[in-house]
Amino acid sequence: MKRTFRATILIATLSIVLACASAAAQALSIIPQPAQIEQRGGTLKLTAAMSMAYSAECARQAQYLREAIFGATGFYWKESNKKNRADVVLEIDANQVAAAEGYRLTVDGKRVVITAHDNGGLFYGIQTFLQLLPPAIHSGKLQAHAEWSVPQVTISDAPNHPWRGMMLDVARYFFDKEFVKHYIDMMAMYKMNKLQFHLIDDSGWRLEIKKYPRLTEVGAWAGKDQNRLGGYYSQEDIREIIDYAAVRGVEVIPEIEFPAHMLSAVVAYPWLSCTGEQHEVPRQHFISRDLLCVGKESSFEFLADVLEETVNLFPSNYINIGGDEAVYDRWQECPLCKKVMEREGITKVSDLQGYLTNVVADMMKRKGKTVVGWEEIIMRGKVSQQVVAMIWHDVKDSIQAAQAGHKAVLAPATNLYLDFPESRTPGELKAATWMPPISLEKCYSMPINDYSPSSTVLGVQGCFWSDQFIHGTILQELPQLNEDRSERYAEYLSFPRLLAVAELGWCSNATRDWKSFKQRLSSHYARLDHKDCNYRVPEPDIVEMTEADGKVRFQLASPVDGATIRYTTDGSYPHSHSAVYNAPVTVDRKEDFRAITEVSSRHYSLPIYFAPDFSAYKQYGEFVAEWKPNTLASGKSIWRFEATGKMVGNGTYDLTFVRTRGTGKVTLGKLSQYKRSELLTEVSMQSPLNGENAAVTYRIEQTAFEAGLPFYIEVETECSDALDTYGYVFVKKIE
Ligand code: TNX
Repeated sequence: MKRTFRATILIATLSIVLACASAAAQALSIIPQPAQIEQRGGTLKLTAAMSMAYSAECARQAQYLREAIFGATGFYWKESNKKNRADVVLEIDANQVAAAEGYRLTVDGKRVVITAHDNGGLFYGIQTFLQLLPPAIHSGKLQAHAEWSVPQVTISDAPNHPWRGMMLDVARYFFDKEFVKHYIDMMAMYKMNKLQFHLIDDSGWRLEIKKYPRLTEVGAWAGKDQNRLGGYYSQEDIREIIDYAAVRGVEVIPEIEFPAHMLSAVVAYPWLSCTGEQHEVPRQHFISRDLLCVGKESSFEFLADVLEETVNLFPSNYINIGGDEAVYDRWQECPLCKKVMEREGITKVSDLQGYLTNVVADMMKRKGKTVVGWEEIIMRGKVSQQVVAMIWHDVKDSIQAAQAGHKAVLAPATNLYLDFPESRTPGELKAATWMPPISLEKCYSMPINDYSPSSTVLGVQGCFWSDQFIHGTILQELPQLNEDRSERYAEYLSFPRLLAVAELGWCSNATRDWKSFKQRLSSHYARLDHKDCNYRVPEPDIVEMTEADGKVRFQLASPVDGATIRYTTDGSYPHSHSAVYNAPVTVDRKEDFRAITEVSSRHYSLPIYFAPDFSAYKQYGEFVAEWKPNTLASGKSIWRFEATGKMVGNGTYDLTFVRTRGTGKVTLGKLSQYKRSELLTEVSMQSPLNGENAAVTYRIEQTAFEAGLPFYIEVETECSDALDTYGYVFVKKIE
């Protein structure tokens, strides 16, 4: 009897322990999600007296860990030469951990052991260890009275893809060395390992090249004298950045763009282009038509010299040669380029780019480097060396890479371009508009190509372009972003989506789980705060919205651990004294309910927003613009509206104007489409738009789409009463 009783107690206790263990196991919020976690229950308390054992090859990572721990805890862990007795052991052992960049982290009641395949794996084991500690561990500042306990776990982990990258565009906007290091640090925290350093573009040359000093003396600056904007990295700066990245397992891959996107070089040395015309470094985004001339020997000498200095500086095995978005008019017209075409038996002018890629890829092969470039480099004729194509349009194109014997990295603009805003919510920061916004979920749910063998697809890469806030000119003033605005703004756009890209690259398709990611993410905002890294605060989650008896009831949850939800029910913008949400709220009209996630009085989200419902007009496609009283003028006039991001890519589009209400009579006339100020198409028409839901459709052939540029529509209108007419414009892609 007694025994049974005891056994029951034992089982009961055991199951409580297990239940606690599994509850605690769920509470582990590591990003990216490790491959395997075994949690035993119980913790290990860190103390100042702990010692560390490590071999010489681990010394830099050991010092990294020592400093990471010291900052917040004040514990300075001395080195011990007795591996068996040390409290923290760091070791590299490829026999125990087989996968590249893999590690095993074991925390038991006595000690912490990180065994890794290589230095990268060791660094990742350390990152996982830090994520097991409270967020304040990342602050680097002494936290008085804090306790530092780590759950007892064994975590075995390795990445699924060798390429987990970010591209940082420092050419359009010059981010200084400190920001670049910070960006690298944040990438490394989330186990990303490749930085594509976009050093060259039309609007700036950012890399010191000793043999061509004018590249940075002239090409790095827009404007004159004290008012000039720009900057560059000296070779010394570059070495510092590379060294900083190396400890963190980040390979810095320089990108030297050609034949297009290099006007800054042409400004410095006009003989690089076909025409030799003198230009200026632009202050606004545009893609230069002036390509590097392939007909002149001097162009190849220039490339050889610049690339030689570059690869001597960067230890990476890769060199990125850009290669995107060339328009070949200049080559077409250039007698010297034509000669090369004849000599090489090239019939299509665009294949000259393939010729150029081959010359450079051979040159780089002799230096032991593999060429990487935007997808265009494998789509302009056959490239004989194996190269890596950065697929930015359609992930299916990696099939083409596979068939041609190349490798691919997936960087689809639709999901991984972090220069796009997350939402269309009014008040959202201005950002790239040439495509629809990319929500965190859309970024996380990127289609991974499973058509090509995994040996072709090396991994994924997020891209942070800066052309939409070139020189900070269109940056908005937002209260929470009032200082260092462009850097804070870049962080706002990059985070938290960068964490989604990191997990995409690290995890297998099978382990990728949006709900789990979102849950884990909720505790990472505090980590970002401690890292002094800005981020976009997500709006409150609507857990449930029920409509009954003409009222709407909202149940909300905060997507950020520890944040407060504040709300109003009269349609006004919530602020730091608005009501605090702690139970479901019922309102008369859902539009009157506004709620924000407040992390602090200076850092909060946009209010939740209900996009207008256009489902009744589905047949006309996507919403583009709307007219209300006074949008049109009475009498004859021209209505101009923006259509950027609504007609993405070339093709045939139907643009439909639908009258929704009002007594004002409207007649539509000729419609013109503009790319910035360049007239692209005109469609003639003379059509009244009267009667219930009357609609007029214009068919537009778009042949000159260009990523990153604004598009406008102008339409002639004649209106009897501009104060009483309402309608919408929609667009639909036909083919
Ligand atoms: C397209 S994507 C570009 C960049 C722009 C970007 C803007 C690619 C390879 N080229 O030059 O910065 O769009 O989002």
